[in-house]
Amino acid sequence: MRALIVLPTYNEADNIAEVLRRARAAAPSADILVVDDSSPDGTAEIAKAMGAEVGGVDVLSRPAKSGLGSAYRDGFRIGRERGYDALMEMDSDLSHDPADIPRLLDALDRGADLAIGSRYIPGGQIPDWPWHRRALSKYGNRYSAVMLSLDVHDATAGFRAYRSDVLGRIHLETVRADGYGFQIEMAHRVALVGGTIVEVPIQFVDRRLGTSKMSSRIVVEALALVTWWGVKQRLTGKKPPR
Ligand SMILES: Nc1nc2c(ncn2[C@@H]2O[C@H](COP(=O)(O)OP(=O)(O)OP(=O)(O)O)[C@@H](O)[C@H]2O)c(=O)[nH]1
Ligand SMILES: [Mg+2]
Repeated sequence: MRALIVLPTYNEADNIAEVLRRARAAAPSADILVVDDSSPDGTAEIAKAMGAEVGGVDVLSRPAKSGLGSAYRDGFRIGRERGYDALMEMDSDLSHDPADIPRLLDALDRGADLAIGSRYIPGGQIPDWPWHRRALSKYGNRYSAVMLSLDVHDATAGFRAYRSDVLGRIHLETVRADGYGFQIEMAHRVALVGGTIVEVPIQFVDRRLGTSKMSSRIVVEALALVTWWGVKQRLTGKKPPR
C-alpha cells in the first residue's frame, strides 16, 4: 500500500527535523508531505534540508496560517491526485510517536477504512496530562459519541490513517471544521458512509518543545459543531449503519 504521511506545521522548527528523521526510519516506504503555513521560525526551510538528507519528503508552503483542518484537506487532496492508497495524519510536535506509524498502516492492510491512534482503549495512555485536561478530552469524546451515535472511543485523536477511497466517499472537499472539530467530523462522516473504523492503542505525550496552537475557541467550535451535527442527524434520521 503506497502511503503518504501529511504533517501540518506551524512554528515547529524545534521538532520537525526529528519528526522527519524518525518517521522515515519507522516507515521507509511511506512518503511525507509537510504542509507549512509560512511559519516565521523557518520550519519549511528546515523540513526541506532534512528532506534532502532522508529523502521522500515534499514541502507544501501555503501563504498564511489557515488551520489544521485546511492543511489536511490540501495535503489529502494532493495525495489523492498523486495516487496514494493511504493518507496519514500526524502532529509534528512528537506528541505522536512515529514508531506507531506501521501499526496504523497495518490496520488499513487488514481492512480498516480509518485507523485511529486511540488514547481511550486498553493500552492507550496520556501520561503527562493534568486531571482537567483529561476530563475535558474524555467528556468531549463521550458527548460526541452519544450525540453522533459514534462507536469510537477517541474521536478527537489526530494520529490516523485513511484508505484513500474513503476520503472520496465522504466528500472531503466539503468538510469545513478545524482542530478537534475536524477530527470528529472526519470520523462521523466515515461512520455515516458505513466505513470500518478501527482503533489502535497509542501513548500521547505532551510536546517538549515549541508552543501549542490549540485554543479555547477550537474547543467551543467543536462542541457547537457536534451539537449541530447531532441535531441534524436526528432531524434527517440518518444514522451510521451498524
Ligand atoms: N499548517 C498548519 N499547521 C498547524 C496549524 N495549527 C496547528 N498546526 C500543526 O498541527 C499540529 C497540532 O497542533 P498543536 O498545536 O500541537 O495542537 P495539539 O497537539 O492539539 O495541542 P497540544 O497538545 O497543546 O500541543 C502541529 O504539528 C502544529 O504545528 C495551522 O494553522 N496550519
Ligand atoms: Mg500538539
